[in-house]
Amino acid sequence: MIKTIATTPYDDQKMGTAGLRRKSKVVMQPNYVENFMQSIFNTIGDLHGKTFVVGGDGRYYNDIAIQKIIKMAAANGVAKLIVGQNGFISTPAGSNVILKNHANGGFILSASHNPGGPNGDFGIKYSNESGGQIPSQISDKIYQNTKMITEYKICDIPDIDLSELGVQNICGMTVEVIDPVKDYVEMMQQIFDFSALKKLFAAGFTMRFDAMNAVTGPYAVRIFEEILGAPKGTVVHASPLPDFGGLHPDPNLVYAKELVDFMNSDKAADFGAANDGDGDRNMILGRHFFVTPSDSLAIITDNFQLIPAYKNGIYGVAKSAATSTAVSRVARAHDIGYYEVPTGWKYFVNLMDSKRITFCGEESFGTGSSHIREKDGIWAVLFWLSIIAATGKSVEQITREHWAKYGRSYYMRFDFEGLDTGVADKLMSDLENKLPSLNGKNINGFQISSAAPFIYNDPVDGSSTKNGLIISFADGSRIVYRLSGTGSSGATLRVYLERYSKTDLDNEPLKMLEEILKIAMDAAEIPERTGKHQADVIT
Ligand code: VG1
Ligand code: CO
Repeated sequence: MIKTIATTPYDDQKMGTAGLRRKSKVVMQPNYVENFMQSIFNTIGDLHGKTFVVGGDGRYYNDIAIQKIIKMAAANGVAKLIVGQNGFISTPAGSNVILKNHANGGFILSASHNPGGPNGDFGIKYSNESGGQIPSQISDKIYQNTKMITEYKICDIPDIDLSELGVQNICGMTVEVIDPVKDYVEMMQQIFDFSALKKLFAAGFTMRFDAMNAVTGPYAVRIFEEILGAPKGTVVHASPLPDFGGLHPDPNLVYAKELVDFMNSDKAADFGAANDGDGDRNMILGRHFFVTPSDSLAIITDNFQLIPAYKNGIYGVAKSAATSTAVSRVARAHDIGYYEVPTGWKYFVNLMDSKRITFCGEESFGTGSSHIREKDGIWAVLFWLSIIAATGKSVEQITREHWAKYGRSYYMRFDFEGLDTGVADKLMSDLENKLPSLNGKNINGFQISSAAPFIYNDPVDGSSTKNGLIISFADGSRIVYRLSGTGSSGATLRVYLERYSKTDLDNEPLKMLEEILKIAMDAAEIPERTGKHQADVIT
């Protein structure tokens, strides 16, 4: 039943910030998934005795791609696959299943927060035995393989039924279909005090969780409604749909508009949250109040003692360079380790494995801890609920008190989308060349203290990564420029702005950042080069 099929390479199978991500129509081309998967299998080498985890966020083509992966894994000699029921598993749950079962790795079929459907995006994230996504040294090898591939192996059998839990044998390989929610819920129960959270809801605390018609619906219903006792209907858009019901499953102020409008209305709940397509991102809202992900990381870190799993101490904290420096002040206050890494969760993995950090986060609505090796949307929500349960304070109060203690980092991200790749690359390289001349300059009263590319030297594996350009000012303000590595067409320029104030705590972020935005636009000649005078998406 094992067949070897001839194929020809695709030239675009290079992984980005988080796996391979392309338009669904690109991924649906003949042998596209097969070539990519065979290149991974070739790069791993001997697969005998190895176990992998497979599942996805339920988006369009999840069901077809997963069948191909199962049949190919069997033909390539994999010993066992652990598969989420109906092909579903969230990114954080997948990381947990890898770690819990000491599996050799896993594949999450998702383009994360990108829209799904035949006209949307599809993707594959590949993790190794660390439970986290592979480092670029390995993805580079896989990419080299995709350019030379001539054949792939597949087991020629009918599609496998993934609807029933249990064990089956496929071409000599064991396939175990698991409940993707169960292990995850058990892990959350070990981290947080569920009885305290039950009491919170029993006392009438109200919440709305928007699963955005994506993978976290079943997780959120089980945890918040069935276990913690929040009323039915607390979780909205709770059924995963192949096209996310037309939603763009990115939990931010722009794309989670329905939730944001609700939380800004008279009917607002005490607490609002949303997760992204594959369940690793989160947005935290209070009544008429938004918590920036950078502040969320700082507040979570400052409150570690309130959570059973962390109360005896944490190793340290890390953030991506583009994320605001708010958490650095918390790290200093608690005298714990502090690290800045390139954008992408894979850069946190070595720091967690070597016990340098416990918490980490990114400005792009990602927060997590060393309980797994991915960011974790529901974990962040449970953390916030735990702070509320322990302190009796509202989201707004908690955040304002944090600012009063540490000062406030005003922070926003400006995305310029759909740029010509050549134009975007040239903008970045010209700006990089210009940085030395900006050093020490004073622009409209803003004194530049340094202007340089961000270079990360991994303290564990010694690798060095360059990601983005940073202009820092004497007053603590910063501009960070990077090109996105998760898009499926053209280029997206991200401009991250930050300004710190110890005393001015109640201002409009856009107003506080206005002058720095102008400096950022001018320095990189964004209007002249892109024709855009304004960002397409501001978060
Ligand atoms: C974006 C975010 C980054 C995040 C990545 C994956 O990458 O900026 O912080 O880690 O998406 O998120 P980029 O290269 O487009 O800026 V997700 O939720 O895949 O899993
Ligand atoms: Co995601």
